[in-house]
Amino acid sequence: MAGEQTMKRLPPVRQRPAWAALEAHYRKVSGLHLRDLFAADPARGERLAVEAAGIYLDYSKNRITEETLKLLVQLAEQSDLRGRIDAMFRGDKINVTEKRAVLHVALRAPRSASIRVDGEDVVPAVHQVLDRMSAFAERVRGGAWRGHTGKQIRNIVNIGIGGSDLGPVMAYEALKHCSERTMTFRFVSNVDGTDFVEATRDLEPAHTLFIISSKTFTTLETMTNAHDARTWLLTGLGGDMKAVPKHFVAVSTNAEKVKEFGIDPANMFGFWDWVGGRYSMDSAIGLSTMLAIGPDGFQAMLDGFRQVDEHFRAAPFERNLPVLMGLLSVWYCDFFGAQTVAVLPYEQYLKRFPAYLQQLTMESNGKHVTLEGERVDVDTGPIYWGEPGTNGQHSFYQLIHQGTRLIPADFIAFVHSLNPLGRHHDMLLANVLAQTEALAFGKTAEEVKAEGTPDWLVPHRVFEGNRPSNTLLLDSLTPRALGKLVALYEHNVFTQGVIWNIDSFDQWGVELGKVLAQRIIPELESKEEPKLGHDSSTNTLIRRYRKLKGAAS
Ligand code: G6Q
Repeated sequence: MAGEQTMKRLPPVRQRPAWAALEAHYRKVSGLHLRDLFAADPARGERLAVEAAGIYLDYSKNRITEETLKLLVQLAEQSDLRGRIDAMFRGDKINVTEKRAVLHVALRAPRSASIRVDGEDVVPAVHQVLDRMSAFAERVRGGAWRGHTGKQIRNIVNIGIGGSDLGPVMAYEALKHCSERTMTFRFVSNVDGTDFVEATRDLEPAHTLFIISSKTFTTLETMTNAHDARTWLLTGLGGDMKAVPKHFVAVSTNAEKVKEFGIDPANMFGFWDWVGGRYSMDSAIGLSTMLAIGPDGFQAMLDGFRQVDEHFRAAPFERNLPVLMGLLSVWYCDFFGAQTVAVLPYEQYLKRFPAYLQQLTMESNGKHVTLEGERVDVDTGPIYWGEPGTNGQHSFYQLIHQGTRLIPADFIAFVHSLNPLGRHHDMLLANVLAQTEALAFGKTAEEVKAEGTPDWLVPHRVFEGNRPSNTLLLDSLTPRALGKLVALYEHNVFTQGVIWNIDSFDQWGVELGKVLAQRIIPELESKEEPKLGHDSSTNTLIRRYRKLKGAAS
């Protein structure tokens, strides 16, 4: 197994001593109510909080005691979390099924650092690409880079999907307040033609630059949209192929395919196989982000990432933000049977953050076998989901407050609004605090009755409380803060993956559907009635679609 020289073989999760201790401990504490835990310890809210790298994490409203924390930290130690963190930062091939190093942390390493993969220091190459991106971004933003007809670039369209889309979209939305407002940014990902058509319908080709973002440069959706973009551009500019290099740049690891497409390799920004798609928003995949916020803003974002990297690497587990968050997720997922984690940013600019996290968390930890290929003996990968507050309060929060399921929630808030407007921000923050308070403490039947509620209505108005949450408080949503938040969740995911002893960096589960789609496409397109060899459901649906679209005779 690649990487085995540095990674200890771990016993199955349930066989680690701390796991058995946590099971026994769970039986003792699961009935405790947060009301009682707070009543017994008036300083709990100050004590169970950590501040690092400018992030304040209040984790006191979790269903834990000092003993829980001690045992969770022991579990981390018995899972060799320290060794695995070191292995990642050292450039060991910890993505064992793909035999790759996992070095998104190198993307934000300072120039002075040295991180070796197969004997080669990767840091100079990282900075060389960053420098090229910066020079390019300056030229486009400053108007020195012109389109084929000499017009200035006003529109940037990123074409990519999955890891080559979700980060750029999220970062653009998050950092819109410091983006170049005279430019338009669009993102095309879906193979549904609507995505491309809607993204380009009001753009002028002469002013438009496409970034084709694809690590492999073979992805069906991206290449289909890239070809549409080339046709759209050439149609708009009179068909001169010489226009292509002026309006297309690429972010990829596949120079050959980039060239084949007609993009000048000088305008290709590279990255490496040790950057996973969902961990790539701070690589050249972030070119659209840099065009939007400028090289200095991008650098500030990288600094934010780096501060949390350093904290994750050095802080003791009991004061380590991503470690604590990861261990708490394991606690709820495996002991309380919680199936999901809600992420609730109280910052409108973070509206795509939950969608971004869905890929980061679920593509990473949605695995059913260990690094050694054995079935994991506990549940892995909770479902992450969420929406910005306060909107969610008027829809799904009902279930979090009064439903039958336990939904741990991360509330993310900022002290300063980027758009101060009257009393809005105090109202927004009051809602964060009110929600976490209501979730934790609820409202008893006695309290409901005392308000004069008729007996028959009392059960409906009771809030059981004891719903756990974390509150993350940062200063304001700057590029630096965004980098910190993303790194926080990256390392939170890493921590969970180490406990479960799974490969958080492969994604074999996305393959089968892709392969089957390649088989079905010709069956849908063929003029002749195809011979179908699927199950009866798939065969019938194919025939029905063909008939209704008018393909069948
Ligand atoms: C992420 C995945 C996946 C990937 C896309 C796009 O970790 O690997 O989401 O980013 O499938 O791949 P390309 O960048 O190769 O087009």
